[in-house]
Amino acid sequence: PRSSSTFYERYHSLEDIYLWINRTSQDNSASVKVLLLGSSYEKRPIYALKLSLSPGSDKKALWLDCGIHAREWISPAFCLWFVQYSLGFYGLNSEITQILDSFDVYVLPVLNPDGYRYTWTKNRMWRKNRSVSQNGRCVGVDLNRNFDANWCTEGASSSPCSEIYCGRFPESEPESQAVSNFLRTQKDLVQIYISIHSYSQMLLFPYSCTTEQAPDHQELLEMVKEAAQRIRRHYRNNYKYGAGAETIYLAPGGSDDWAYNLGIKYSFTFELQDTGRYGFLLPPSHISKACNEALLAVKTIALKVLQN
Ligand code: ING
Ligand code: ZN
Repeated sequence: PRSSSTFYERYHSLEDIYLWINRTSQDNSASVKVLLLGSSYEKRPIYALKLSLSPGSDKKALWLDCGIHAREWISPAFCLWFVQYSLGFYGLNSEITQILDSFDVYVLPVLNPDGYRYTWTKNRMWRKNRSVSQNGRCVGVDLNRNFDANWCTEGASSSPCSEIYCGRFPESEPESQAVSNFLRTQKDLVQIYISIHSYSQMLLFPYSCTTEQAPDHQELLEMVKEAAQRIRRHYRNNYKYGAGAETIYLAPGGSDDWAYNLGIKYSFTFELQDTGRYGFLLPPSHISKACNEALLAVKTIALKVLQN
């Protein structure tokens, strides 16, 4: 392209992201493994990358997923950014080095491949996956209402045509199953769960599925507060922070609440840029700042966990 933007400062089609996954693992075969976690409703593969930069088996782990919601394009862009930064700055930046010396990092770039592809080909504003409802009249389950956390109570909908349709039962969708099955097998090692969404600039933690406070509310609040403060100082941008239900809205069936209840105490959902000017249509020229902000939040949280 004529512009000077790099690969990571552009959005990429699903096909290009699959190629990127392949190339990244081949070019970094000692430190990056590709895991096939499952396949989507339309039978596309759901891959995660496992970054193991330092020696040691069965290290504790950090999980990062992107692209639960199809139209939130900055989210997969961040997962790619994060992998590139980790591989490029290990041994150069002390914070990422410390993190990668202590954790294996799982990165799932596109949790909802069918929906993501659909936003590139048919409808840029699609949110859900692409599974066809029982009566065949509507398409899509909101994957972030499909996890087993106060499933389908207030804040979700049981009608298949709704944007926040919870599905027929918890984990009815192959995409949410792929994530929960994997995390169930890895829960003793995974200490940090982070799910990336947009937009609204918020750093959220459980619960979103109830207005009750999580047992670890104070500790999680301190972590996102520090992350938001660092973003404000470094990038002069404001992120709200707090428990999901009180900061954004009541939303049962979300992945971070489910992961928290599974026993992953440090469980978060980040809402990246912006606050609504462009919304889901964040211009590519904003990718680098949005990703650097989110990267700083991930670092802050992971380093805090290491201090404990
Ligand atoms: N926001 C999230 C959503 O699924 C959320 C908010 C966070 C819900 C955590 C549940 C748990 O509605 C966006 N933008 O998708
Ligand atoms: Zn979302």
